[in-house]
Amino acid sequence: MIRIIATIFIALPSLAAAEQNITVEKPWMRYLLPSVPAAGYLTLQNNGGADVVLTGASSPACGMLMLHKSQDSSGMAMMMDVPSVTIPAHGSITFAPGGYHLMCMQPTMKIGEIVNITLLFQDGSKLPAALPVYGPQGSP
Ligand SMILES: [Cu+2]
Repeated sequence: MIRIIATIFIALPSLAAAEQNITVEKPWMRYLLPSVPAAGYLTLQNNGGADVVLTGASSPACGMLMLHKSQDSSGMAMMMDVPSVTIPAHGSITFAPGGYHLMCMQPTMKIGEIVNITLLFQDGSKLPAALPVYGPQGSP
């Protein structure tokens, strides 16, 4: 068992870590009130030749930071947890109002601040991102 783990550990550096191929564009956070979850938005560009799977995110400014997707279902705005989001090779995924977003439970932030988050990928790699905090209207 120990030998198997060691083999996997040695094999990892030969693979390009997901975070090396991802660039973050247009990051921002929509903040309303401390009692209301804030939402993080950004575009993830995959510059690599392999799909990259985002599996989660965390931030010291959020009790929990969850992957969510908004959907309009027969006139009712609904939101659901998504276990992962795949960023296609040489493609991008946009988190934007009405679609994918990072749901920041128990936000501790102020408009005008920068919130640091960490994006977590399926291969275990992590990518930091800095999201400026805007109010309900979004970017000025
Ligand atoms: Cu949500």
